[in-house]
Amino acid sequence: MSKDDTTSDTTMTSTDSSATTPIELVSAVYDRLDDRVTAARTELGQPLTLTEKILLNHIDQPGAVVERAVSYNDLRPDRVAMQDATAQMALLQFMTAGLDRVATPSTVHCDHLIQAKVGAKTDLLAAESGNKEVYDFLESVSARYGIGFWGPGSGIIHQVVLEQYAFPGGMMVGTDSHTPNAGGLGMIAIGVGGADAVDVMTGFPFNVRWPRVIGVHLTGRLSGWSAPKDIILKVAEILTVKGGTGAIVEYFGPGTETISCTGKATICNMGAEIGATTSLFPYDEAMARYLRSTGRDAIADAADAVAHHLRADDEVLNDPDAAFDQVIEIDLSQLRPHINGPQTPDLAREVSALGAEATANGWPLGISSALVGSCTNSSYEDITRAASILRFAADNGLRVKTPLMITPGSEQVRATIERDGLLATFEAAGATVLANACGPCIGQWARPADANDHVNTIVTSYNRNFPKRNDGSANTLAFVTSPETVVALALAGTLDFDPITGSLPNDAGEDVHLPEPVGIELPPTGFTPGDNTFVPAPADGSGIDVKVSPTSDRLQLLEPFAAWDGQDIFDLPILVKAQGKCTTDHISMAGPWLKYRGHLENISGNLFLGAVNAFTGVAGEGKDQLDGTTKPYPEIAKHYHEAGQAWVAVGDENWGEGSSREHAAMEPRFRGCKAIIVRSFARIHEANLKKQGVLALTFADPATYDLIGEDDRITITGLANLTPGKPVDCVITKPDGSTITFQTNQTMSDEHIEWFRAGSALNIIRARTSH
Ligand code: MIC
Ligand code: SF4
Repeated sequence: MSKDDTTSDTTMTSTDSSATTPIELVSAVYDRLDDRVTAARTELGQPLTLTEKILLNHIDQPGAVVERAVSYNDLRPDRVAMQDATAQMALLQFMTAGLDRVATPSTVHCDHLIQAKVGAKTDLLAAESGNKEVYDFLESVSARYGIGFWGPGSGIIHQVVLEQYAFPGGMMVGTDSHTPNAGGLGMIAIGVGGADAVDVMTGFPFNVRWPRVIGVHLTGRLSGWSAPKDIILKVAEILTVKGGTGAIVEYFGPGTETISCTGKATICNMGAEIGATTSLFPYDEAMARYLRSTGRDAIADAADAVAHHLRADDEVLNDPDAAFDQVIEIDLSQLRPHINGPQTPDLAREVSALGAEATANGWPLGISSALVGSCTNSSYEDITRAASILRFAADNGLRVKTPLMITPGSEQVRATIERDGLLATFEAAGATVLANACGPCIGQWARPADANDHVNTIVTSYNRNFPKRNDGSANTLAFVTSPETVVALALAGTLDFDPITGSLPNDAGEDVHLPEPVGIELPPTGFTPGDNTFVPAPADGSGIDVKVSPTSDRLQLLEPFAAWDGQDIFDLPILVKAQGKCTTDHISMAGPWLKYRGHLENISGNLFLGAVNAFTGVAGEGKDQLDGTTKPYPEIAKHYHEAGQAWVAVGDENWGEGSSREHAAMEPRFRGCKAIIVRSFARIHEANLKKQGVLALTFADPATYDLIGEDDRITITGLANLTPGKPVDCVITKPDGSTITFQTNQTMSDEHIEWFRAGSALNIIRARTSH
């Protein structure tokens, strides 16, 4: 990691904290595009995908060797965005670097901490008072360090970024896994943990393994009930939850031009569900229309002028098999409406097939709640399509049979759909309008107990559907589909309804067939901004005092983690051997725990509460090896920590799938975890572990997982000789003293090894900025 003074000085001048990306920043990116792309084409001796053009235009050292899935490279993103649940830990880390101002334009968005209970106004007021300490901290820390602050009610981070900050050919990082939403506007937008964001905010480059590139070739045109959501639901089926790991998914082909910008954003957003580093569409007229409609004519003009660089080279388009690591073909004209779930976003089928499948599996057919919106699907187009069905229903004596809720993605969308009478259509159908926030998408949903004290089905246009994701209850089975299909299913009240062929009885007892949804891409009279909750940072924030009370239970200043002591690590107990899926939600639950996201010690009270103990099949508890009793995992971890007993965790495939929350890496680190040994990792979580100085190891032979017993101990050797690409030797010691030696792999670069030695990546930044 090298701090490039020249680059950070130039970016310093553009670290404005305004409500939109200034054209000067965009022009600076476009000005170097031609030279960089031309040089890279010659150096690499091959035509370039759009992914490569954008990455090479943001590489820290032009001319550096890049090799897909092999090299680690330093990049210089144009922006950073952070949501309130992850910003707290990111900014607590940033504060320890001792800088005066962020080196890259950054914003904070208050969206995750608002609980959905009654409806927008009441819920927002409750959040403002309930989270006052955290909002005050975020607002003052933003003002202090030159960060733009979007207060509660302004909207969900990814929708606000799309409307204000994303631009074609740009690059950003965001402390949220759905940051790739901005790929709908042709930006490489990568979800990261807070420590990665701290690198960029402190003027260090962002280091990432050069991605593989998966091409998705779209032909034909969507029609009828099929929506952009169906494209990503189909891609999720094809690639599964881990098929995108280490890859950027680049869409290409004539079908891309038939999809609106916000539709493209939906597709890129849910690319997080297949583990992709990000997803991306080429620049086209739909993006230009969206830019102009959201008041960014100057950016549209600038993008038009370099449009030939904002798509893959012709040679790539003519011979995609040679250019991409994998090519997926989707004919949009053949694509039928899909619905995925429950419990995993890649369990796909056409809507028409769900009734029979649900019956066969014993999933309740009756739908207990139907939810439209979220950062994924709350565009003007989405809402108009869904509203067109509701209007028809109202005119034809049909009523929703399922409680319906709608979450606008931003204040701008909310105010616009209110002005255009669309919210009224939803309200007339009995829908509850929730705050412009994450709400039920992240377990912030206070449902009455009788809604989920039994197995129940919900349908949503959100993106994630792990057990407990929406309302904290494993009884709730969530199915993910497009907003218009959610509305159709709400009218039917059952999963056993195909809007294309089925009909519904109306008030007069007649059978009514729903028409195809009709949407409007962009508001004909333009967007209206609604209430302004944006606070730009002052030009000089150095006089602002950022307060963190030592007695707070929600915020806690961070202590640096200890450096490695230079020794191998012997006889570590296994705190948890997790069976099956172990997502970041299993490691560090959201919902009620969101309130401790700024307090490492308190949030560690949720460590592994969702992890299923492979020895007992019970979630959240295991055997304390120090006293032999069975306890919740967080209590065992605390006991080990206080006793100075280091430990390991063991798991299966795609460990840490899902969210970017670095708490899932910091909590184990804080409690004394030395290594996580699993069959495979999800990208962001693996990066977060490395950043915090935890060894992220994978079994060289996946069968070793099965050899590990509850009372075994694990020794990790050869740490003084950690070398990129070289396996790490480990030993299992059985209770009878017998041993089994096994190998693990790691993906550490020299820099990652430095982080491990220093105790964390942040310790290195601190050392470099402390003079
Ligand atoms: C999510 O969708 O899971 C979240 C909540 O937005 C997370 C971030 C978090 O845990 O705070 C994400 O996707 O990264
Ligand atoms: Fe919020 Fe859900 Fe979007 Fe995550 S996926 S940012 S929780 S709305």
